[in-house]
Amino acid sequence: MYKPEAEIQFPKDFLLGAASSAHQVEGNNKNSDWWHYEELGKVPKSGLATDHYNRFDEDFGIAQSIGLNAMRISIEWARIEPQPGTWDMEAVEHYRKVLQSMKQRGLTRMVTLQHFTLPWWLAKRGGFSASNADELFARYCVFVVENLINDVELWVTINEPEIYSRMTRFLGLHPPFKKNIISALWYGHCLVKSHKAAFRAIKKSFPNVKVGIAKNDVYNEPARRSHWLDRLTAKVMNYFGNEYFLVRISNELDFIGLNYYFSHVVKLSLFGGYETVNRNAPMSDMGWRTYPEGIYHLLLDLKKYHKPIYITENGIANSSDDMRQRFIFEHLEWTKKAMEQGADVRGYFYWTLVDNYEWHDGFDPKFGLVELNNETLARKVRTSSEIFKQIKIG
Ligand code: IFM
Repeated sequence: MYKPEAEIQFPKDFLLGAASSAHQVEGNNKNSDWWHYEELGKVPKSGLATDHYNRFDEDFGIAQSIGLNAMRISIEWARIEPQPGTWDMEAVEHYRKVLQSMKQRGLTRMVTLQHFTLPWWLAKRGGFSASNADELFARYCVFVVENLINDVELWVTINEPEIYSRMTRFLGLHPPFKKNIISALWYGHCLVKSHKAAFRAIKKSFPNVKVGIAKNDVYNEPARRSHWLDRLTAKVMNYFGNEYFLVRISNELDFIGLNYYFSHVVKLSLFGGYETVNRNAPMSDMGWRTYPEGIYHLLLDLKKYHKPIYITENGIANSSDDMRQRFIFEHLEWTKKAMEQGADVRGYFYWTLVDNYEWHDGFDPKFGLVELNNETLARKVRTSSEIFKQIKIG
């Protein structure tokens, strides 16, 4: 097991947490689009997932015991508004209990309002591309903020808008399984519109709450730095993958959430488009090449927005648990270096606390700091989680 020699020191108030999303952990999300397609056998069944819906207190207790001081969770729109305009107050009360349990465990609360799933009634109308989806989303967001305002410190509107558009409308891997580039681009545009509508509506009623977005960025590096075509390829990819969305919402953000998993080494392909060249770097169980230094470059690039930054996700699928400590430590080391260069980073959330439902890959990838026994749902803390003892805050 990797054992770092040094410790890393972060400033007082730095958040060190883990991130999760409702559908991936709660279980029994029966009114969502994913559940619908799971029942049809088009994606693996999530079933009880990790049963976080009932075991949240145990999970937050584990988070506290391994040295975390924050958690990012998400709220399931389909639970709050199972039918259009019908608000389920029992669901609201459930989330209040969840959030209060986090507080009792000393965890600062970051809450995502939409993380890949939709109420089935809205999905049937085209999801975020429905004609008034931005108003419906804003209405739902305001309702949640109004009811839970005293129990949340940081709000995130939408998780990974490009990934969400790409998986659902271009790659056809997530519901509704479309493979159409125009539809994916349009969906991205609709997500921009919905984020803006939600941000403005929330801020109009509650000007002091902090609202951001969780944006997935890939760090693209030119294969040959000396070759202008490779440099251009990387630049174009960084622009369309990382900046295009943020630039359009930069006036509607209190903070930027960065989700970072990997980087690509790219060059222009002879057949048009681009090719990725394999970096000689350790690979996760999902074939993702790790590259901690990439987070440094992305953080420095985000400085130009002059907003606080939270690393809202960073994690590795590693069932043998032999890579996770180094992965976390090195990403935090590069984060610290970026902070020394002026990046205003306020926190880091590892993805994820307990092994969870990884969408179309089912329960196979093991991202957790905590191992889940899928039969008994028992939790077992992985050795790698000891790494947080090496991270000092204050
Ligand atoms: O599990 C996902 C999460 O839902 C979004 N970001 C990436 C994670 C790991 O693949």
